[in-house]
Amino acid sequence: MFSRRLLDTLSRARSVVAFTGAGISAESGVPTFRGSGGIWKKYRPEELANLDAFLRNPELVWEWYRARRQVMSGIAPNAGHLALAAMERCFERFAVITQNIDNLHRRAGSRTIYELHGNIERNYCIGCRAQYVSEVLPGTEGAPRCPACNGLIRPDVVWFGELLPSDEWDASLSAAEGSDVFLSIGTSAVVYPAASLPRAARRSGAYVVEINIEPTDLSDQADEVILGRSGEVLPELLERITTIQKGTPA
Ligand code: BJW
Ligand code: ZN
Repeated sequence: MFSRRLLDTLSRARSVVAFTGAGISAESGVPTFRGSGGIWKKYRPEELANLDAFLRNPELVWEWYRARRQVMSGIAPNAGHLALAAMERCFERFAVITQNIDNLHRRAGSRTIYELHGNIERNYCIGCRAQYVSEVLPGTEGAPRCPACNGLIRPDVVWFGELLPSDEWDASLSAAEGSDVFLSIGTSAVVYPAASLPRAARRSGAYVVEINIEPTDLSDQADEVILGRSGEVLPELLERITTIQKGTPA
């Protein structure tokens, strides 16, 4: 499943990046946005994940996020998340750059995590910017309002047309450009600027590997494409890495 070149490169690698998208959480039961098995088809992300949609119909956008939060609270990290958490201990530098808002990398034990599109557990008031964790939000229906200023509270996630958090972005770009191996896992790689990271890594000389159940817009530009489920491919890759590092033949 893994090329000799990938295993050799990993055996010398000092810095590895895992760039993840919705596909890594699919095997935990979180629906993806696009691709086969993407079940948010009732709502296209472009329709709901933007500020205009929120201001026009905050109740509907909140209904979507409440439904997703409910899904996300009832699930656990899968073998793919756990393998990445274990891989962090195998390299001098290892970062998870995720587009996901579901907290599953943290819950799996990864420590260096850059969340490019926010986190579903956090919210803030669009009037006074006060922060609210999801547990304390009032009500189970409608759009919650800020007790301090009566402004609308929104999820602390990045919608279309919004800038990514600059600290997370800067750290991600520098990790991508400094990586020896860049793993692009379970993402359709169509949403920018996140999707520019594998391309930037490759330009800087990283060996770029895509792990996905189907080809994507990135496949032609990757050094290696592994077609398979991340919950199966990543534990196998971890196994090969630990074998190599123990000094036994891969
Ligand atoms: C498996 C699997 C298994 C399944 N194992 N694999 C034209 C060109 C370039 C850019 C633009 C453009 N027009 C507009 C833009 C900008 C826009 C953009 O990129 N749009 C594109 C869609 C064209 N980007 C933005 O607006 C960004 N901001 C920005 O650019 O700021 C500058 C700016 C400022 C002012 C004005 C204009 C620009 C912000 C983007 C924010 C994206 N937000 C969302 C919602 C986050 C919150 C939430 O979750 O609710 O982020 S949208 C949604 O897409 C979410 C995801 O993080 C993101 C990426 O999706 P992802 O993770 O790749 O999931 P899928 O479903 O697409 O793919 C899953 C994959 O898994 C599939 O390939 C499956 O095959 C695979 N899979 N099971 C392995 N078991
Ligand atoms: Zn407020």
